[in-house]
Amino acid sequence: MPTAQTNFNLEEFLAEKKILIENHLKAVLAPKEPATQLWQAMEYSSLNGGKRLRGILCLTAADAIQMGMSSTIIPLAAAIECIHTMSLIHDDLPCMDNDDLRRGKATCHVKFNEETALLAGDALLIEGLNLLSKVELPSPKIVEIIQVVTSAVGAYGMTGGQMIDLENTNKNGVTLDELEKMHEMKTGAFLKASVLVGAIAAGANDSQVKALSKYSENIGLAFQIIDDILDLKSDSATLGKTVGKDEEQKKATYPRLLGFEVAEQKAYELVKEAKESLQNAHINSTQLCKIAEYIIERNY
Ligand code: GRG
Repeated sequence: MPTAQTNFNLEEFLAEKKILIENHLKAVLAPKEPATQLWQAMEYSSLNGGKRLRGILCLTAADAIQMGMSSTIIPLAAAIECIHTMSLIHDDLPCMDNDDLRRGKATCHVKFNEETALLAGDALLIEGLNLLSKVELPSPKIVEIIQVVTSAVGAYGMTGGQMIDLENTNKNGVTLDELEKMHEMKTGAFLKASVLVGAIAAGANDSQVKALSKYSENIGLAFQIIDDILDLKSDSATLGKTVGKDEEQKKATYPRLLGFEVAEQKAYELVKEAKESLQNAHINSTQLCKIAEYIIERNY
């Protein structure tokens, strides 16, 4: 395992990175004219909480490859959080999950209206891509980063995964392989892209990219298993979103297909392998290891 940094405090580390990302988001999303309500909705949904896990993974992966790149990477991390927020706004819409609670507050379409929420999601996706295109890196790297992100959110990634998830609602007989594929596309692909964007920006070599791909695939799946478990075991006040949705919609989930214990065991195994993949590529990052552990130990 990568050597443990004894004085490392994960809570402080996450809080520090969160502030960096949110300060950048505040600067780029401050409401403007014209279309002020659009900006207000974009700012409301982007700055109303959230763990900033994907943005922090981007920053931390970059640091694991080359320290001291923060000023270049923060706009990338902020862009990733804009795109993530877009997916939450659209996921909550009445035509999707029809949810009224997100990050402990009213969802975008409840706070504003459905039309504004739809457009706020659209604009956050585009502003996120725009931010990526303007980062201070050589053009070929920017193109590579944009390719990684768009592949992860397009029809082969998040959007396709969401489509399959909708098709699986109230459907019997979804297999474990089908469930895994859906999550790999819907949630895993973008989480992996968040790690790879940081790694590419910091100049990772092929073996480092391969190891970070394995790391992120594993933690992405572990994240989803824990999400399924929390949906059954936690409460709305802790999670900041409606719980029990999966059961209500009769969705296939890891605990449903495997049972709680086996599902949880699988998440722990995935995290162990994620850390081993870093070790095998000599990526010595206590931070990435601790984030992997946090993903399965989190309570929201
Ligand atoms: C990409 C054009 C385009 C459309 C998106 C709606 C949709 C299509 C996809 C839904 C993707 C989605 C919302 C997946 C769920 C991912 C997930 C578990 C989100 C919760 O992530 P956390 O816990 O949230 O990191 P916070 O609030 O902490 O940021």
